[in-house]
Amino acid sequence: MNRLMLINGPNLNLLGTREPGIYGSHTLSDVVGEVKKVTDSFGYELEDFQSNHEGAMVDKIQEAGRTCSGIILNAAAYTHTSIAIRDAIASVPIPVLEVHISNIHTREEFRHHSMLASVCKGQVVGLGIKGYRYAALALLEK
Ligand code: CA2
Repeated sequence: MNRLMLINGPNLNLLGTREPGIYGSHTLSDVVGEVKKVTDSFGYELEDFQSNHEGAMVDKIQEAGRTCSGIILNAAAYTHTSIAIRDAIASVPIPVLEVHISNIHTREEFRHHSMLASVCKGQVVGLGIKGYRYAALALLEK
């Protein structure tokens, strides 16, 4: 399956409109464009999905498990709380890379723990939107 799934969680639709000091000034479409450049160069398709709803993200992870060869996931605040998303990741037979634009380890203590990290293949944190590109490369480079 020459296809990757990019999933962004709650409030990331606001990227570029608020809190530029933490998340920068790029928008979610800039993120999608950056990842698409990588998938195009490998001859892969990209499906992108953003939701503010936990269950919708679970559904998309399950769907990607059937239709894609990897997932790039920024679960946003659900990273720190969601057993449902963790279980969905654990249930799919494809690698999931966790991405965070900011460095969650240098922020408030409640952001230091990821419920998802131990079921993901790897984590890219604190590198801004470039982190999404690096995650795509990590999934596609042999
Ligand atoms: O650094 C990241 O990528 C986060 O996943 C972003 C989440 C946060 O809850 C995580 O701890 C770390 C928050 C996303 C909210 O995005 C906004 C963007 C612009 C304006 C307001 C919110």
